Amino acid sequence: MDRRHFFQYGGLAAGAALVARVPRAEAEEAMARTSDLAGRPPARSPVAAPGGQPAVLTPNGSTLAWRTVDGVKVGHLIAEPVEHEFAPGLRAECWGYNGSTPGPTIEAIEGDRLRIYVTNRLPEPTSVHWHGIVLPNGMDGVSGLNQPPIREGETFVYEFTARYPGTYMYHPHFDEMTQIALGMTGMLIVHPRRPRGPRVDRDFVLMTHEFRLDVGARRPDPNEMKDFNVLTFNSKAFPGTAPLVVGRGERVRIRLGNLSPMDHHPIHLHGLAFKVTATDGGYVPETAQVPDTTVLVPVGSTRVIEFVPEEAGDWAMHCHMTHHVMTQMGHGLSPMVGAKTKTLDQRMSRVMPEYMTMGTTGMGNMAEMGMPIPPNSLPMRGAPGPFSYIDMGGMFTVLKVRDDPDATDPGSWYAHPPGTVAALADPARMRADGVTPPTGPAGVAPGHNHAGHSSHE
Ligand SMILES: [Cu+2]
Repeated sequence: MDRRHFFQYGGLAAGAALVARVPRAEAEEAMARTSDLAGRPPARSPVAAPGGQPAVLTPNGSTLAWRTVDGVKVGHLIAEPVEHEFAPGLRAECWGYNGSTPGPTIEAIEGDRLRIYVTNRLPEPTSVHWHGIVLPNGMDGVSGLNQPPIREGETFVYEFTARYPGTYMYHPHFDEMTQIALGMTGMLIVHPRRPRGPRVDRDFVLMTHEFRLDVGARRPDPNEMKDFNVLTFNSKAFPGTAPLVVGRGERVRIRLGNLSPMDHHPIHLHGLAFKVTATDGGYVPETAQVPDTTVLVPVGSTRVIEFVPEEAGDWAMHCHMTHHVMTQMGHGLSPMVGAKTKTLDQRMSRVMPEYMTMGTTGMGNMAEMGMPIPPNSLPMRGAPGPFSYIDMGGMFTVLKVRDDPDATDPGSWYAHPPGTVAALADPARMRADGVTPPTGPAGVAPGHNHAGHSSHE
């Protein structure tokens, strides 16, 4: 380990020292469950696989710790209820693995023999299916078909060889509807023994998911079929999502998974184009890699994208379904844009002086009005940004491209060079460019008297 790596992972060593002070059995249990990075993954991944391949980073998450016994990698997943925070101010009792939703990312190398114990601490049976992995039929985890269910309190053991490199997932295959809806998902990464394609500098894992959590409810509703109101990356809704900090000119890989109950997610990145290099079915040949800026990640699939950002900045990364960048209170409202409510407002003010009709000019400003909201709920969306309120929520995060990514505080905003930010137009410049904004009411352009276009007066 060189000096640079020593300092980078000093935080890890300190964490290990803390663990050593708790009783040995407890410490072993903690280590077996998850390599906890105290919620703060290292800025740069340690090398995890041959050929200098970096370890995967799970923003807002962790990686499963292995214990090697006679050449076999031994891990332990504990299926259990977890107290989860989707974003500051929004908590729920979910189900997950090893204290989190999604469960810890499982990371292996092609050819590894894996032995994974699964302890069930749920109030009903469960099982684990290793989605996309080619393995003996009896290890596939479909309860009833491939194995008996893991009953409450029991520990089962799965053992298989990670035969093919790729980006896979794991999830229950007993009462999937309930267990996945409550958060039981995880990613399973198998690095190739020989790197495929250009070496990447950073390698991220993002599981997309969706929950129905009614305002004031303690648990997500597993019976919801359509109207999900908490949309997440790694079970976090913006502004709870940790930004992805990368270097300008670096090669970046993001492994997207989708175990949402019902929705596919078109994931869009701003400021760059990427290529889909792999799915949970294998690698995409280079000649078939189509450049794109949005990748549809269907339910029950993974999509791996790679790119080299050339512009520094804070770039939005989000699901492009507009209702998937909303949270909770944006749902179920009547359409109000353009409604004439003056008379209604006057009448209402007689009985409710504080009454105000909202949404008649759009909903962008409603996010930051600071209205009182019920306990354990989020406003529709949003968080303060460097210029003004960011009226996005749900499945939204920020790709922070920097020249010095390892020295960058993930919470910091990009410092734009002077003259590179859209701003109020200068009247002299507008005159010189021959730009004259229309005056008068919007929607009735002067000089455009189309036949049949009746006046709205
Ligand atoms: Cu979506």
